Formats: sequence, structure tokens, C-alpha cells
Amino acid sequence: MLLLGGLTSLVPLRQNLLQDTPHQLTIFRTNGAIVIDGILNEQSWLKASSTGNLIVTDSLTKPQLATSAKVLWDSTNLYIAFECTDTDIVGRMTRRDDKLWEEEVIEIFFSPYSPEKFGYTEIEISPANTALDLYVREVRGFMPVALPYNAYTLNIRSATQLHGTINNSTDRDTSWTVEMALPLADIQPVNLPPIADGDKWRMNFYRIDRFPTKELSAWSPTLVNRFHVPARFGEVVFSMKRVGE
Ligand SMILES: [Ca+2]
Ligand SMILES: [Ca+2]
Repeated sequence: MLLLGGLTSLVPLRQNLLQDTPHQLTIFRTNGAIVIDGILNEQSWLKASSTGNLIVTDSLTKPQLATSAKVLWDSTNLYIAFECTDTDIVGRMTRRDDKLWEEEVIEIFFSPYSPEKFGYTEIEISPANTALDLYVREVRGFMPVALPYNAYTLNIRSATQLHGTINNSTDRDTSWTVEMALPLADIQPVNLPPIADGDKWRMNFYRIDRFPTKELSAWSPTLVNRFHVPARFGEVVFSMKRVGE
């Protein structure tokens, strides 16, 4: 009965979510240089708009471990930062394009077009600062059909900072951060015009945590225990304003 009650109460919530306008995040131009060191102490980051805390992607509940993301841009790069509370930081994979989703990771999916029709870019970064990038051409039954991973390589610059010890579950960690720069020239389709005020890109932000508890969280929840639901991506809206102005 408890289970039934829980499911019943989720139904209107899910319907509301499906009818809602998409999650939106306005992203501003940087004000000063961003040093890619994993330390989010630039004034631009302090003033940037945040996704707020991600929620568990299927149950829509508050995760045990909080995660939030921020985005900035300038004429050459998109900058993305994540802050991940974590009591046990784990990341053993060290090779580019490793199967990072099997460990702990943050993920960003995005497309300047319709991701449902034309596919989308996926980027993952682990606490060990290992990166995976791929292009998902289509989704079949929640499974991505991607280009060969080694055939799609963005010039990602990223860094992580760990407040705790990686791969040591005998102590208690605090958090980890990710800071990255993605060259716009790499991630924009060749024929896409320069970014203009009010341009919207479809995007979603995710995190997989496995220790101490398996938890899949999302900015715009997919409503299932999977991430590859492009119809559920939110939107980032480019503003020509410098952040904080
Ligand atoms: Ca920094
Ligand atoms: Ca963890």
C-alpha cells in the first residue's frame, strides 16, 4: 500500500513536469580570465547562475549528495563547473574515453539544435579528471548509438579539485569540483552562425555517484533511471551581458 501511495503521488508530479516549460539557465559572458585549475574562485564563477541542486532523475527526490553546475561563455569557449558533495570519492579509470559511467562521474549532454532529431554531444569527467567525449547519433530504448569514441575528440581542458582522498573508503571525504573549457569552434557545427543574444542550446547536467550509495541525479530529470532522454533536456540561454553586470 505504501508503494502504491508513493506511485500515485508521483503521477501528477510527473505530468506537471512533462507539461512544464523546460528548465532554463541563462548563461553570461565571463568577466576576466578563467583559470582551469578546478578552483572556482574567479569572480565570474561566484556571480554565475547555477542549476541549483540536481534531483534524483527517476524518483524526483533530493539526493543524499548535493550537486550543482554553472556555465559561462566567451568568444572562444564554453566554461562549465560542477560542485559535488561526496563523502567517498572514487575514480580509478585514467584513460581518455574510458567507460567512466561505470564509476563516479559528472555528465553534460548538449546540442545547439534538436537533440531528438540530430543527436547530441556527451561529455563526462571523473574525479580523477579523466574525460570521455562522444557524439550520440540517436537513442534506441534509452541506449545511445554513438560515433566511435575515438572518432570524436573535443579539445577539452579540464581540472578537478578533491576535498578528500580518492579511492580510499576508510576516511570521510567532503567534495570535489570540476572546471572545464570547451572550445566553441569544436562543439559548434561548422555551419552554425556566431552565438547571438538569446540563442538557446538544449542541455542537461547529470551526476552518477556510487559510493557510499548509487545515485543518478539530473538537472532536468529524465523520469526514468537513465540519462539518454533528449526530449527531457533543459535549455541554456546565451546572454551577451558580462556576468554580474
Ligand atoms: Ca579556476
Ligand atoms: Ca562518491
